Amino acid sequence: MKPVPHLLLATALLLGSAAAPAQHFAKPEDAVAYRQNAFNLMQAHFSPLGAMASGKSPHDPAAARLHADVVAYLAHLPWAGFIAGSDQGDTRARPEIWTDSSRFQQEAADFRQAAAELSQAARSGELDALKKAFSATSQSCKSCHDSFRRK
Ligand code: ASC
Repeated sequence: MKPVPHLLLATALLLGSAAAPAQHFAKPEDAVAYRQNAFNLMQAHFSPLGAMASGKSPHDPAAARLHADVVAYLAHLPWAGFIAGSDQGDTRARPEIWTDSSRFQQEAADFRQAAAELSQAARSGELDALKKAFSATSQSCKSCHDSFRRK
């Protein structure tokens, strides 16, 4: 497996908990699709880490590093898709995202931080560190979903 380019990792770590730049969307549905695509990709790279953390698949440190770097990078993206007016249509976004936006933004920042720490844990090559960071990241996902995502 090819290593993730250093630039990608450096960018993700430098961004830390800062938000990504704004995006332009022609229609609200485009913003919904953008954020859903970002979350779907994150899930695709987060779930193999969960399998390793739970022992369902063997610990593969090189793969873990790649998946966690991708998650840390993607963690910056979906937030730009929560534009005004994109609470309608094919979305589970709750109105509180917009009415309690400072709390939502705090959840997003906490998640970016957890994902950056997950990437660092995966880079240690230690399964125990990966398990701990996976669990913290997963709790961050859940905390935001509990408040801001419909069932
Ligand atoms: C996942 C996934 C989520 C989170 C969440 C963590 O793999 O799809 O939405 O983790 O379940 O609690």
